Amino acid sequence: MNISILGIPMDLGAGRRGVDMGPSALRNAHLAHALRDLGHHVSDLGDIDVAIPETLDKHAAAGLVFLDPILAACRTAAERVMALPEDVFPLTLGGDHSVSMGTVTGNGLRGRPQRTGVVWVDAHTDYNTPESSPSGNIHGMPVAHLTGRGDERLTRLDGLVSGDWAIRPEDVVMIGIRSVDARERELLREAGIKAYTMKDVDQLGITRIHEETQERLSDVERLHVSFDADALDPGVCPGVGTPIPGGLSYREGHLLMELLSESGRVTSMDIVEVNPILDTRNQTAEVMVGMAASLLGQRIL
Ligand code: EXY
Ligand code: MN
Ligand code: MN
Ligand code: MN
Repeated sequence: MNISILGIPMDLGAGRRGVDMGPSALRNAHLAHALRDLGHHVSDLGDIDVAIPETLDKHAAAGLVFLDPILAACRTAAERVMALPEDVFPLTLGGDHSVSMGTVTGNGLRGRPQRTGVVWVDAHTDYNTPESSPSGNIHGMPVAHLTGRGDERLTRLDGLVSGDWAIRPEDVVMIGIRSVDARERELLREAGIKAYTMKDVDQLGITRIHEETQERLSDVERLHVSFDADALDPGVCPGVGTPIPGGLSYREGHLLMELLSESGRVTSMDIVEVNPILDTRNQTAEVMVGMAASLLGQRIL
């Protein structure tokens, strides 16, 4: 397979600094090398330009902290992904999770636009709107905006999205959930988003959850995996800005990636929210490189 790596070194959507260094940490953990070892042709397209927070006024435009520079970076990310040939697998590196508004939109619009499903692996549901958000941090809002809720500049990605929204709510499956805000919970219910909590992981197991996910997303033509490092337990991935105890184990993460790989249906992936400032000797980036390798075909035997 042809894989293109693109970094989006942005931490403007997060409440604390550091995930802008995620792409560097993942490259330092031998991301391209690991994928080439699997027989893939890998090209690293470098990073897109993203504003540095210290150079900006932190004005919260009606509950949207750093809206304008985030919009600019997401639009650029979308355009870069859209420009890739259809036979390329885009592997996009955040950055905070707001980058996925750009990457998922770009994947949906690439080539002949196709119905795209999203597997959102995260401790959080990222379904706040500017009104429901307790923080104003845009990394808590990408799924709402991808499915057409919230601020129109973000749902339309500054005019890039003209027709339907990038993603239908019924085409999103979330896995690993254990932190949801009160109003966000109501919005998720109204939208009919399917979310597997950690309780579901404990009770059903990853194999059953994966089977149900494939069944639910059987009609989509493309499948995007958006993997937030905070989905994994903080003991496995300590280098994240919003750690929540009780997360996916190392093996649960790998099993999910292995099953998704075997399905042969995944067409793109994000790795987001790796924060090297908070990490221990780049452990989180190394774990996430392993997750990408499992999704892209690594086998034990
Ligand atoms: N729900 C909280 C908020 O909206 O502020 C926290 C969101 C954290 C989002 C992280 C990265 O996935
Ligand atoms: Mn090496
Ligand atoms: Mn997230
Ligand atoms: Mn998260």
